[in-house]
Amino acid sequence: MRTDTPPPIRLSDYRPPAFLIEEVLLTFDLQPNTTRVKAKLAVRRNGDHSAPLRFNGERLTLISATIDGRVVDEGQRTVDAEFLTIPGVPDAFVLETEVEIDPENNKALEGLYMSGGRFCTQCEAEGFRKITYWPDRPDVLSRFTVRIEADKAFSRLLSNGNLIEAGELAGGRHYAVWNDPFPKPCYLFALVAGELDMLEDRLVTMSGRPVDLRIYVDPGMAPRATYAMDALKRSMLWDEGAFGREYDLDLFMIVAVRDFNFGAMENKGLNIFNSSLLLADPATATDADYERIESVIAHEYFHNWTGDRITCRDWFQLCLKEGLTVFRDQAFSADMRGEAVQRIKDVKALRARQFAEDQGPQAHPVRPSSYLKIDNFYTATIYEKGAEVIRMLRTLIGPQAFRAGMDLYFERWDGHATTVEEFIRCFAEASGQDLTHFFAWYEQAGTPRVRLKQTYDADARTLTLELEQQTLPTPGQPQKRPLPIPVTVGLLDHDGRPMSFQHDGQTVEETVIVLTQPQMTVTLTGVARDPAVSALRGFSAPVILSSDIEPRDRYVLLASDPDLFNRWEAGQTLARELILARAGGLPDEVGEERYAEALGRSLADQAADPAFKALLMALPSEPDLALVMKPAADPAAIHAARDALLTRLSVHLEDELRRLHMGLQDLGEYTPDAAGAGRRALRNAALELLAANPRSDNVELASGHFEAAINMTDAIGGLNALMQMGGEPYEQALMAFFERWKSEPLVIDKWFSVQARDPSETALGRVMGLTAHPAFEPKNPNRLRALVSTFANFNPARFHDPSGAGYQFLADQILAVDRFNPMTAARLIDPLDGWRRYRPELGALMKAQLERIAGTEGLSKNVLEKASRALAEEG
Ligand code: B3K
Ligand code: ZN
Repeated sequence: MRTDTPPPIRLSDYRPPAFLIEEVLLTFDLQPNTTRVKAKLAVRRNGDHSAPLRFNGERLTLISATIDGRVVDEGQRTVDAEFLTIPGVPDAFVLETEVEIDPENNKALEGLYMSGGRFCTQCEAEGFRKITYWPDRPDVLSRFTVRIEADKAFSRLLSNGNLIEAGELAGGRHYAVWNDPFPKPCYLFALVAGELDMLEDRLVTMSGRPVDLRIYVDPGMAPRATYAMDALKRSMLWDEGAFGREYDLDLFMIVAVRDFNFGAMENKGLNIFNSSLLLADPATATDADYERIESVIAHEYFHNWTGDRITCRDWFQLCLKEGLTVFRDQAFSADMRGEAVQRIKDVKALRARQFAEDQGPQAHPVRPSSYLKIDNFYTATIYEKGAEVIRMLRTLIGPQAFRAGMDLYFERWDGHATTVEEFIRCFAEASGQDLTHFFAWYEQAGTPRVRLKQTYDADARTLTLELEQQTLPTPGQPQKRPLPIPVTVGLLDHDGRPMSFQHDGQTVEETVIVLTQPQMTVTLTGVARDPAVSALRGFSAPVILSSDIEPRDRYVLLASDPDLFNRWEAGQTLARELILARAGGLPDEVGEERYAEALGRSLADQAADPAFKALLMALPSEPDLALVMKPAADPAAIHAARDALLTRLSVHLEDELRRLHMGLQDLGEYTPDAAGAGRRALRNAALELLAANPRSDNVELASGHFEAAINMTDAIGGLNALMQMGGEPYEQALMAFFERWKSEPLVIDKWFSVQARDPSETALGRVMGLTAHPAFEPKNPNRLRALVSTFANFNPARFHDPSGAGYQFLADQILAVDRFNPMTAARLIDPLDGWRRYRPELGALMKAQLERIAGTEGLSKNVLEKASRALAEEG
């Protein structure tokens, strides 16, 4: 492995900035290859009078620099690959610089770059230093004025804040000047220039202020922005109601671009979105796309307060804005789409991504203490576990104190860059509780394991719950502390009726036990009968729960738990145990039949929400099973066992599945709301389960479904089912789909993804072949991920080919992409992280590819950090 790993950045080394910039005027003269950026900064020293000026700047060609109008010549400054340094500067002065950059050849998609012939920017976390010289850190807040000059072919010229001037220039050029009255860190700066269509609307805020809402998209695409606009208005109103937060500028703009490294970006007043998370109509977007759009629109909008008005002191505090904003967008989605269904989906995502991260070499706390490239820390731990921690905080202090704490946070920190400590301090003050122990959730990595043992005493009518917690060591943290873990508990009798009991002197049907010690015993009294215990309701803490609950009791929960999360969870646990038993060579055929029957009863329940039933029907995924299979994950055995259970369910439930498929056909017009989406989800889930039995009538059913589809949800549902069964009908459908949609990039992404998920023997060859397809564009992150990332993450049966060819394919792709887009390349490594959890012969092949990556010359810091962490010794 390479040894020249650069030193990490550490939280403990934080120092306030040496210089502050109160105001800035940026002037952009936009040209695809030779853009000139002039920056005029009002700089003020902040402390140490001897410190030289040292501003970040990368890939910039410095043309000139002056201080208070006097030229700083080459002898008075140093420019290297990362900094501009000028010693001996006064305490307050005006620095003017001019640099040249090349947006067209910027394929890292960071800083100022071009997408689809338009200029756009991405500055978080450290992209602004590729635009101009600047102290590129989030605790330098400045008021920005931005003048953009460009050829008139770039008809829209946009930046943050309010438009204060616009006009014509000589030579077929024009200009616009924007001013953002809110001081902000440079990572929230944005600029867009190009030909774009606009969808416009207006909203009056709670204090009666009108706000213009504008969404800019590729020409001809404005009708596909209507759902995003609708979601934006709902988000704005929701934040007023739920958190008392009102929008603060007269204008809110969103721009969609096709080439984007991730989902979207919350730049002040000018959000920039990956077009896949903005454009939707029934013909080209699935219900899942609509749902994602709604939640990401909300997330970026909510950042206006949690991120923009109050930002992070340093990047170690990333969860301060991200975990909190995910918490807020999850609450919004729960209100829009139903609490239980939303919770199940959020927990599924948490387990699939964050639990995997926590059990591998990249495990890190919600607030890490060191990094090499901050880009690598936009992780499920920071985002999703960060949101879970806040959810627990609300459970522990109660909703009223929680809201009071949020109000205090907004009041105290508005206009500032702050820390997680200060955030938690607001809740400690609002609730009067000591939250010192709670803070460990931010500092300790790893998923706690909680063990629950129950003993019922019929004479005393008591139920004793013995709880135990343990967190296994993670890299750099061999010793773990106990955490405060809220465990929500309810009891059911054996007919599925909720039982009341006494806890803490109150008669209740549900209570929260807070496990603060390594072990704890709690006695519930007044328990009339031996109950089925429903623990960790609503997934009240991000832990792995195991208990001595009997399968019989799990069936009671599956049928009747009033907590729908735990009803779903009971089904998942039963299915997981059955699949793992089969994968381990000891199939429980009686148990499988019993499970099929119970599932059948749940599906026949007319009162249940279709969206919930669709979730109930899905078995735990192969990657989720790999995470819990002991002593080592065997992807081939998991695939075969899961398939066998699916086939059994398919045969057993055939009549019910066909009934569902027939009965749920959309008759009216497509509506993307939760009710419509739930019905389609259930119908497509029924079809998918039928496809586990590739009989000719099921193939016909899937072909008919695909051909009759009048929306993308059903088209993809049909194509997926055909893919499961393979053969000529699938090949025909693939071809027809490509022909029909070849001019729609977002739909062609789906075409690649379906093939990447194909578990059949020939799929790896097909996936490799697709990298030579004319429609494969590795420089476009959406297309790259649609094929490569989907394959490596969601097709374990083929990715873990015993030859190691799947791993080699991934490594080839990572190394190729790293040459131009390190951020995206680094994200592709994740599927190799778990190499220690797999069967030794597979693990060795995975490790060999990681070593190959880490040993490559000229690797980016991003990929180097991920590969080195993946290979580092345990402990
Ligand atoms: N804040 C951005 C993520 C930026 C990622 C930079 N590598 C989007 C979001 O979380 O809202
Ligand atoms: Zn965010």
